[in-house]
Amino acid sequence: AGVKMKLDDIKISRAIVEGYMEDLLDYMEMDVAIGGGGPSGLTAGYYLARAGLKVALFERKLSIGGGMWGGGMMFNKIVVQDEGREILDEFGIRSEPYDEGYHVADSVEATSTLCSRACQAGLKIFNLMSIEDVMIRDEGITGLVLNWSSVEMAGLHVDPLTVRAGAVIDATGHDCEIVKVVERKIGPELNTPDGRIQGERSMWADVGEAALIENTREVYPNLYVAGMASNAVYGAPRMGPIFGGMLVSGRRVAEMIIEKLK
Ligand code: 48F
Repeated sequence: AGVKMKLDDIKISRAIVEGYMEDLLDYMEMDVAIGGGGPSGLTAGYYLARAGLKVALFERKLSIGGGMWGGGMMFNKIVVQDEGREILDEFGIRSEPYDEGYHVADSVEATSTLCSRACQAGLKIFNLMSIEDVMIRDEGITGLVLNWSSVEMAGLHVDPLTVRAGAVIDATGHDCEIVKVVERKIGPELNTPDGRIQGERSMWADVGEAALIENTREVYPNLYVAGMASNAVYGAPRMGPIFGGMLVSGRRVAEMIIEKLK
């Protein structure tokens, strides 16, 4: 039959601008702000939103998913252990058993489903935004300082804007960018052995995955680390394309924050 409706270009533009501005104004204040839309940030966002908290995720890139799309070395499969499979099941992501305790999933199905289910659970995602700083007050971290990624990429001299949050999660992966800003601005005050970022160690899946859950912690008042950022901050190995720990870390950080904000 085709589309018969007569269209007004300006109405389309208005719909986009009004809808976006409504969301942005709504999320000037929230319960939890997540930095980074990789597997750990998306999983955290899903469980927090499902618990009824107001939560937004800010992602620098156009695409959500971080390091999960490409599997290992662009072979787009991911591997998880039994604990990770439980979370894949919760999201409805299909997986195949490989050997005892190993499960393989399609990375495109896994990433897109995490994103979709998190949004539908109530997580608000803002992409194309970079976290360049945090707000620090006596009680700890109270919010994020944001700018358009395109401003950052072009090196334009444009000031950022701020949003307030009851808790912040650094899920920015290997670079632990939010914790890095805090260390740079306030010195060795982090909840680590010497107050500083300990730095990520070389690849060792077994040790890295085990350490990750322990390293999913509140690293500074109201600032939590999840996913690869946790191991980077607390000095544990990277673990490559095994993703169970990322999912479990995301759920763990959500549980910690739900408990605290309750
Ligand atoms: O790196 P990423 O996927 O983090 P993750 O959830 O998962 C790690 C795994 O993908 C993999 C691994 C598995 O063993 O080691 O690396 O810990 O996703 C981090 C996201 O954060 C975004 C970045 O673009 C990516 O999508 N990000 C980083 N810095 C910023 C940011 C920033 N300053 N502002 C906004 N987003």
